[in-house]
Amino acid sequence: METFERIASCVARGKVDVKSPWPPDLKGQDGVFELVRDALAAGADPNDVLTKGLMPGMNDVGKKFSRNEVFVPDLLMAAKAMTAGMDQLKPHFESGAAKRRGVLIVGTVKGDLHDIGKNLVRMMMEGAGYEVIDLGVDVSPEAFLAKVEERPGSMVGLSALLTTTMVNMEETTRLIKSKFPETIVVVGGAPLTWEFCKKIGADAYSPDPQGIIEWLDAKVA
Ligand code: B1M
Repeated sequence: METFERIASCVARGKVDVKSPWPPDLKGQDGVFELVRDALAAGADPNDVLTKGLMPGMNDVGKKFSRNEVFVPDLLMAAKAMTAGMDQLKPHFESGAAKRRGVLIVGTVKGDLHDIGKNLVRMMMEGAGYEVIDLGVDVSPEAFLAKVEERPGSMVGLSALLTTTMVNMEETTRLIKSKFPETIVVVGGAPLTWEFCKKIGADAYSPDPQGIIEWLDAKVA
């Protein structure tokens, strides 16, 4: 099996590293940690590791979850395995961070604990030269507002993965815009659309971090 396929398979199966006892048939074999480490050491492009290895693995487990073929613990193991790979990509994405293009406050909105996509946004934005303040997950509208007050002129990036938490994105956007109308609010996450973005009064939406970077780059240029 080719390296990226092995990385994807280990993410999908929740094989974190060589020491992980799970899954039993892969006991003693390399996991995501070792495969990503070795791929990078061999000169693999960090973007390829992400888009051809880690992300397809997570998509695979997500589709299986939708079909009831795997369950929440499997997702948790997959997320842990993905993080073991993403931690190693971080310095590569951050290497362009010397030049700060602006400040972006990011977080996953209230009620939502999904942070993999948001972490990707953070890493890629840092790599694109922005200072990123990551408020984490389950962030209340008030917490976003407090950070904007503390860092005037910053932009805000909201992530939501659940249809039930998208409404909190609206509340957050409206609160920020009511106090600081000039603040740029960008949004993303699997269930979102441009239509929803416009409806809640946010400035931009992208299905992926790259689109947000390009939109902000054009804005701050
Ligand atoms: Co959850 N989950 N989950 N989950 N989970 C989804 C989202 C779901 C689609 C699965 C499904 O049913 N098929 C479904 C949501 C259905 C819906 O509302 N439409 C779901 C559900 C229902 C739930 C629970 C309710 C399950 C339960 O408990 N019964 C529960 C909710 C907990 C909560 O948040 N309150 C739950 C829990 C979890 C875990 C904790 C087990 C785990 C999260 C671990 C973690 O994040 N640390 C988990 C996972 C892993 C998933 C799936 C499988 C994968 C999500 C992911 O990380 N994808 C997901 C199914 C799927 O997406 N296939 C699912 C990889 C990540 C790179 O993609 O986050 O989409 P994503 O980010 C993308 C883009 O969306 C975009 O960039 C990223 C890269 O392209 N993006 C932005 C994201 N934010 C952005 C912001 C931007 C710009 C782009 O600008 C600011």
